[in-house]
Amino acid sequence: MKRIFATLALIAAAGPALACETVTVGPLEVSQAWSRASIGTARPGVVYLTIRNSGTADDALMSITTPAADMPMLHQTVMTDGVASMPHAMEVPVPAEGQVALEPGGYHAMLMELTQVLEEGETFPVTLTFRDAGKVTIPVTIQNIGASEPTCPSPDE
Ligand SMILES: [Cu+2]
Repeated sequence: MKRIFATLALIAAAGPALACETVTVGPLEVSQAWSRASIGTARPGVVYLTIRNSGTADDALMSITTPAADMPMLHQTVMTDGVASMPHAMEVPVPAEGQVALEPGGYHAMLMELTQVLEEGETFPVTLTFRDAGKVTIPVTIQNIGASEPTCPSPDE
């Protein structure tokens, strides 16, 4: 019970976050951050988002942190002989003048040990640490438990 109150206090302290926000750090732009609603906290959650690099140097996403999970990890879905596995990704490359998406079936962030139920329609912050550009925090929109793509439009649209 103590833990539930602590989590609620944390959410209240963070204040309302805008869904579908686009944030920038150095030459990097992060957008379309989304997750799926969870049933309880026993199973891991996910975070997907798009990173664009308008710079002329490669960068890489090294790690993520969030108050929503005690052990967030970067994973990559790999198909080997038709069988999917999810090895831990040491980093997610962000190519110069290019982009990378964390998306279903590819790179993704996995939220092990959720500290709160992920409720559809709410948001939670995730802080991304890039090798060169540094840290940036983005609100993640919690979509339906069966969602397969972001409801937030691409910043170009
Ligand atoms: Cu995974």
